[in-house]
Amino acid sequence: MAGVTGGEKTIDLRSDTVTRPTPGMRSAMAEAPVGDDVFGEDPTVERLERHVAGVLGKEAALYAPSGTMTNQIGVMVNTARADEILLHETSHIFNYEGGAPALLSGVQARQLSGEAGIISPDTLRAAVPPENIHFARPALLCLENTHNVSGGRIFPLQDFAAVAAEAHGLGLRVHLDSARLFNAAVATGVPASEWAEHADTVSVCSSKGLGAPVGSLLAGSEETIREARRARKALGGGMRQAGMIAAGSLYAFEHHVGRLAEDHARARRLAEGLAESGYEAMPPQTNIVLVRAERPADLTQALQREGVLVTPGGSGYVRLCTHLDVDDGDIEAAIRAAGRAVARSA
Ligand code: TLP
Repeated sequence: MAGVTGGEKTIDLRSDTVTRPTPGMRSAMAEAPVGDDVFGEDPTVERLERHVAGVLGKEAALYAPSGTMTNQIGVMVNTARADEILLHETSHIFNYEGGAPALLSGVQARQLSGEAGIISPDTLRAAVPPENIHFARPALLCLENTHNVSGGRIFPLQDFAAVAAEAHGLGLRVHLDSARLFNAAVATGVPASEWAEHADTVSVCSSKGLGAPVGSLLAGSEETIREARRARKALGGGMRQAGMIAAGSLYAFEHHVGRLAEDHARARRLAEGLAESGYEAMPPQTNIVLVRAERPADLTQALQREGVLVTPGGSGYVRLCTHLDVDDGDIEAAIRAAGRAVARSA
């Protein structure tokens, strides 16, 4: 919740990144044993990295400040300059990371299409050129689960395994941007490690639905993560007594995964309630509700006037996210507020 403005409570549904640390998380952070992590001496960071590597079934993991950094380190360690990465045209890595694959890794990106962020083996195969000096070398397939822009849609495990196998067969490596992997795991009952198994590098965030103030991890083989540690240092992401923040992330992984089911139930209720007021809301699979809008900026403003903060999407939608800081009462209040916005515009 953003707080109270003009006597009304503002309900912040812009993103699941807006949460504040809970009292339990804050005290875990305050009490965390720390050391200099660049010297490899922070016991809390080590614990977090071991925990996440274990949950994902990978040999090692690396803590970094953001999902953008773990994605970009994933691109760096899986490619060489002038290589090509293949990704979905609506992926976060392509659209929302400031052109970083070109900036940091010197690679070019080929955009692929497919429903809800899903890339099929056929689409991938057709996009990978034969060996020829004219072509950039295709090196890496980047996949996203859950897929943000399509409203937190889940990449079904079978489809994921099939396209990853195709990529490996074509000699590519696979990076998984799974800022919200645990949403997919909780919604389906499929362990996160089952998706991770098919990817060479996996990025997960503690700062989205899991409610930590900061922090993401990249997981992979020992060798890949050793390289990733060098890349993180070069990017300025080597942090010192990082256990202070890593404790928040560890707390998030240990205490806030199961409760994602509550966010999903609230997202379903939100979509239903909005539909009752005449909104065209997509039934969510996880914690993101997309509402169709001819003019997303106008709908965003109309809802803001009623005390509900949402994010305007580029392509005819606004996005509403449920998260740790909104409860059932907030969802009902948001539904009522959205109803008032409709009544005003009538
Ligand atoms: N997404 C943010 C915005 O950047 C759009 C949000 O509010 O959803 N991968 C995916 C799939 C993401 O959704 C995000 C954040 C990231 C990576 C980047 O994480 P951060 O913000 O930690 O760099």
